[in-house]
Amino acid sequence: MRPIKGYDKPFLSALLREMLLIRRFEEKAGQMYGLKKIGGFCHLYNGQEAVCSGAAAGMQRGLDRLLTGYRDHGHAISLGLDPKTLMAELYGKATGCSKGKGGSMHMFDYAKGMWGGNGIVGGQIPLATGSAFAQKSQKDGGATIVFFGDGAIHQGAFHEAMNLAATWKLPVVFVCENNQYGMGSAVDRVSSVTDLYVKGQAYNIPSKMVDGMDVIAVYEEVKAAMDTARTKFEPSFLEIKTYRYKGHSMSDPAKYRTKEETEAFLAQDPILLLKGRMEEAKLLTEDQYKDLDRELKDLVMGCVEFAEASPEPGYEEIYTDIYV
Ligand SMILES: Cc1ncc(C[n+]2csc(CCOP(=O)(O)OP(=O)(O)O)c2C)c(N)n1
Ligand SMILES: [Mg+2]
Repeated sequence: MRPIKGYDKPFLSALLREMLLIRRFEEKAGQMYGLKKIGGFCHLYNGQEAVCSGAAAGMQRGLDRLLTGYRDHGHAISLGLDPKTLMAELYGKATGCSKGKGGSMHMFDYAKGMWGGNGIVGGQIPLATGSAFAQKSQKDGGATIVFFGDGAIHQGAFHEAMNLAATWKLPVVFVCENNQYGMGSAVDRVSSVTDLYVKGQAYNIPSKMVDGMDVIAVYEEVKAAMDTARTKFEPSFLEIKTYRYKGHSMSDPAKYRTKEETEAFLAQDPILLLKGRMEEAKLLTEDQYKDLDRELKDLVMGCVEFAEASPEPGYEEIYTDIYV
């Protein structure tokens, strides 16, 4: 665990609030999916909150860009997209951040640096590398960060993109969110190495393993990597070790792992860890945490009400925002 000493209360409180908001948002999304209010695919982020929250805190807003896969609700919240527009997107409503035409896997807001979720495993890795190439050519001063899973790392596109990023010195940070599983395959069943960060060394890219349950560790490592990308045009690779509490998607009961394993990770829950450390440092009381939790549950309920009251996209929207 990295010390929280040196970080002020507003910074830590904002991280705690954001992680708890993501958790409550995901719980509500799961519930509404179960009630068949939400259709299509839906991949929840419970357990991984410290990764997107710590990372987004280390980005320069207005300059940097983020791309990720289909498990993208948390990243969107961390970049400041209005959770109402995210819930509306899940509902397929016109008020959604992608006008109700993207759904769970395609949260997007160019102005906020959210360059999208992607349904194709690993597809975002070359896209992000192209984005970094554009940023370097256009001298816009920013860098791109891309998130992908331990399953995606076996796609050829990962290796091709890493090689280009190193050769062309692109301002990109590659983040593997190693949540230990692909859809249902444990990482040690499908990977010749289980410490995935070593793969960056093959491309001469500085690579590190980071504790994804410690939001401060994620913040510090991502900030350093993004600053290096922005100022020196040097790519980095971070393997952030985390854990997915829920199944891969809504149709997966996650029977391939033991109760003991899940419980061991629940014991180092990223939200409760930060809460405990803030309490120890006398920056938070149990009552304040309960108030925050109540406030966020209400906020998320407000998102559901907003989504339900919103209109469906009109038929005239069928041919808008498409390539062909
Ligand atoms: C190219 C491609 N192949 C297969 C799939 C089906 N698929 C969706 S998610 C997934 C597992 C990916 O696991 P990981 O990269 O670890 O991400 P996580 O779901 O754990 O966040 C697979 C195989 C897909 N969407 N795209
Ligand atoms: Mg995974």
